[in-house]
Amino acid sequence: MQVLQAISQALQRGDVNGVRQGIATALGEGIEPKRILEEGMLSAMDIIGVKFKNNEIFVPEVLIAARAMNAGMEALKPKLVEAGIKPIGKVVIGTVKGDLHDIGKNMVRMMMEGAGFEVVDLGIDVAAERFVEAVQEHQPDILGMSALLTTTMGEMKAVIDAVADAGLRDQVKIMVGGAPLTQSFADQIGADVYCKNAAEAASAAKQLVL
Ligand code: B1M
Repeated sequence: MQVLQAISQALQRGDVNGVRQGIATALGEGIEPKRILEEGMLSAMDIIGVKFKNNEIFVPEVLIAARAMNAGMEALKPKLVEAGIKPIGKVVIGTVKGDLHDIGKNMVRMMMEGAGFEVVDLGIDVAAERFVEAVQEHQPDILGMSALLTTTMGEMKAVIDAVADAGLRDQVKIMVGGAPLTQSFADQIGADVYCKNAAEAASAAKQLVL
């Protein structure tokens, strides 16, 4: 389908208007919203993820594509709801207490939304109790934490302990990431998954729920 290809290319270029116009044309041609989402948009985000992993594109290009994805989702959402298409899973995400860095966390959020997740973003400087409350309230499949400082990464352990103390540890997978983290740190604090970048985070999240 030419129009789906056009949506995919516009999305990869970060062309918000091109994505919106493509979606309107596709809907006008009677193409199912699910097909527009999967073949026009999610597949484009997969390509962005692979290119980012391979260092063929960098943070700005990913953010621009993710912005176009979000704009496309806004346009398509009412049709998806009408058609009864549900998100593939739910994620609660935040940057840990004491840490104000959110660019990487926002990228992870956008890539996860691009992969079809509903994401509840708690923002920055999020205390352990707030993460616990959000798990109780939203019952996500995945709890994601980001930390950019060596002085705040330890807070992730406090969150995991608080989730366990609240009796919720078996109900949620815990994913961690951020520049100072390593796989061995993630293992040490008892996280389920460590991801090096936003593309890895989105594909690992899919594997956790599918
Ligand atoms: Co700050 N800062 N900063 N900073 N800052 C760093 C992190 C630092 C490495 C700079 C340096 O010294 N070279 C350093 C940390 C040193 C350390 O702890 N080892 C540092 C410092 C020291 C500080 C302050 C203490 C400075 C000061 O005030 N003296 C202060 C702390 C404030 C606080 O948080 N309490 C501070 C403040 C700031 C700003 C507010 C000015 C600004 C943040 C703005 C914002 O985020 N809205 C800022 C910035 C921009 C940076 C740098 C320059 C860039 C960070 C960034 O956005 N990278 C950074 C130096 C650097 O990295 N070059 C630095 C781009 C982003 C896409 O990458 O966040 O790594 P990243 O995210 C990646 C992966 O890590 C991963 O995926 C993302 C995309 O691929 N990922 C996850 C992230 N979270 C994930 C979660 C997942 C999975 C993957 O699952 C849930």
